[in-house]
Amino acid sequence: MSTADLLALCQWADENRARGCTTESMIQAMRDSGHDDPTIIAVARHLEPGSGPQIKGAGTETTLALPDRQVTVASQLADPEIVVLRDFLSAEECAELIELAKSRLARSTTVSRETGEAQLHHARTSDGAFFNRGETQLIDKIEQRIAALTGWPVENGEGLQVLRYGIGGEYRPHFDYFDPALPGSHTHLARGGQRLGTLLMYLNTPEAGGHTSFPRVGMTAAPIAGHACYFASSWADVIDPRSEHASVPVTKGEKWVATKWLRERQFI
Ligand code: PD2
Ligand code: ZN
Repeated sequence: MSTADLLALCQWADENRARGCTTESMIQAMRDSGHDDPTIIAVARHLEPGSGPQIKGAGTETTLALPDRQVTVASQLADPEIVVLRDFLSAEECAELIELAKSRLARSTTVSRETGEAQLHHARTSDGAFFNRGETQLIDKIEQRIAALTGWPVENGEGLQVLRYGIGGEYRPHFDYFDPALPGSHTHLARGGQRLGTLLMYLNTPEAGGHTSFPRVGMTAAPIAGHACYFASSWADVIDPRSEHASVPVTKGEKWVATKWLRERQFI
């Protein structure tokens, strides 16, 4: 859709808002008229700007002053929102997270599309460790930092997951959101709603490989120790297929990364 068409659609939405229409009814009307999900998300964000996690200032500022740390914006894509940040974690924080995870690692799983159960899958060959929210002082500190970065409550975050990929380890292209059309998504959506966005925090720098790639938009984020990559996945139940992403195989060394998924509501 052209910028002019999107502006016209936003104007239509503003006029409907003034007449008392709800965002939900306008989303339905846009679906009925055949608009695609990315367009609907852009209009919904226009109508309700503070209604999801967002990295304020990423498009205009080089440095974001978070309460406990200055973070640099390395690169940014506005739509779909993908932001690469430098110095989100210190070297000490990265090392401590890796140490915490080492004794807890188990083969990572994916969610069955049919039943929602965890399953081993050849498309995801990392080992991972789960942590409860606020489980250690460091985890609590990082979660507060993520909340300040995204403007999204700590309670809406899933527990941190630390992943290790060995040589050849990868996570093939996938979506972090739960597709509402799949039966296996229902139990997951009941625990705090949709996954709206993901923050990946790189804990080391692999010697080769291990990039996070977004094949539909042709972008890659390099796994560099302390850097982070935020991307938006959905707006409530409107999912954004452009958020498809992968962790490409590590070809030399190993890769450690921490993942934080942000939900619509409190995650229980
Ligand atoms: O490790 C990554 O770069 C990565 C890429 C894609 C992690 C995830 N997805 C994930 O944990 O969802
Ligand atoms: Zn993912």
